[in-house]
Amino acid sequence: MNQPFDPDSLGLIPRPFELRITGGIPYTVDDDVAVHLLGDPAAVGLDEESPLWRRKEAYRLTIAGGKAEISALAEAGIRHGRRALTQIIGAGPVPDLVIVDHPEFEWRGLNVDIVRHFFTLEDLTVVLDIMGDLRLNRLHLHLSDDQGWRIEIPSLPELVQLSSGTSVGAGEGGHLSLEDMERLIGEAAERGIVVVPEVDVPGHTTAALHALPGLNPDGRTPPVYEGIEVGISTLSTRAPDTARFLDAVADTLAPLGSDGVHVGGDECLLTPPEEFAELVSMAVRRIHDRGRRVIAWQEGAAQLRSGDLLQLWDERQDMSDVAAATRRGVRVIASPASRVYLDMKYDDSERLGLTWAGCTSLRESFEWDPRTLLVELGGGDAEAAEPDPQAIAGVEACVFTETIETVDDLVYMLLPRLAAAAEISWAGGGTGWWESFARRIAVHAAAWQRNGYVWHRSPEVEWDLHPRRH
Ligand code: TNX
Repeated sequence: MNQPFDPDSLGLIPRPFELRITGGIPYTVDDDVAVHLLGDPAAVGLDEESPLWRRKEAYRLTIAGGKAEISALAEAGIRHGRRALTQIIGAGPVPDLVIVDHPEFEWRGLNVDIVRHFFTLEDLTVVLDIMGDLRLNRLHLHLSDDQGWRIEIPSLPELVQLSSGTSVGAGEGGHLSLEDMERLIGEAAERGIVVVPEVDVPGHTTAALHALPGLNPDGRTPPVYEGIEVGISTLSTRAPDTARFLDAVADTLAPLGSDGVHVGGDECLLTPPEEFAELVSMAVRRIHDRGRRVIAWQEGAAQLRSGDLLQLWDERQDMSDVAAATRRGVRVIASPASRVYLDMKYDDSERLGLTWAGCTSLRESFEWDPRTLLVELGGGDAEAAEPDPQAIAGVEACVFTETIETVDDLVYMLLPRLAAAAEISWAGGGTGWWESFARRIAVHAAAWQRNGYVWHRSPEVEWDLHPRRH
């Protein structure tokens, strides 16, 4: 007999909770799969205690006697099972096997900045396809910043009219109409992905200040900014139209953000602390009043309440507000910049990317654990013996686009590191099995090749773009 079958050669990303090879000689499986919706959590390896969202996403995939079978408790699980099957059979012949699988974290996201450079609906559909394959389920869109305004606000048409035509450098900009947003939300939903809209306040607001004189205390509008500095703008409680602007934004975003609206709150270097607290509270209140939870960058932690989410990105900042917020029942989306800011360069020789959080190789983006992040950063609850595992809602990779202009460049920065973030968010962490991940990603990349994606050939991986053979 030959070598035992190596499960990593299936190219499965993310790594399943449990995988057993039950047969001998690999054969070609067709994708004519039998599907069963069941009611018993034990069938997918879970008990009655497991949270509803996890039960919905769990699945069992069996390949036996030439036939594939997927069982799950809900459509989401069936979808995940199909994706696992597609990955497996795309990589070549398969022996009989059983996979029982479910995610560790509910929030498995990617944040795309469509302000610094604009990306169209078509571009974003490519991103959705990549996310779907990796079983990511939240697309966070950064829709406003100093360099442009990217979403139609019906009651304030000036925002798009005056501030959507710019971007970093001499780019043309662009924006998404409400119809575009609805289409995007529909495309995302087909892939099991929820769109999370962000209008960033009170900083990162030059585009809004440019379009609306009444957002400026002196009524004088600044030009739109086309550089890449941050911390250069702020809303003000003294400006006459601040409340009206926040109302209009909340009216538009709350219906779109079915799982929450992101209000930003980062890098407000020009906003005095009391102003900052007041302005973030104004934004937060308006989202809550419209029945949605709030997501904010960690700087806004003190303004959040139980049920809201804070996004931890900057490992250099003091974590006391974050720790206090988690004690109030605010949960954390882990986006540590040194690991999952996919706009950081892979290494110094790269054309694209920034380096403020360091260069991030594939391996560095993989070998970390969100469950211990808070404690490592000094933001855990010092009195608790163990970090509260419930404090982490999930993981979100981010790609800011100061240096990224085309969809090919965007995909190049995402892949392969987005696969690492996806595996961590699904399996719970990435420490201890790098060799397995590197082997699987090498096989998985054959599908990227077939799709014509341009991805980074990380030197840490022995890329193996030929499907398995008999
Ligand atoms: C930090 S992420 C920012 C962005 C920049 C990004 C570049 C965050 C909350 N703020 O404004 O685009 O770094 O990596």
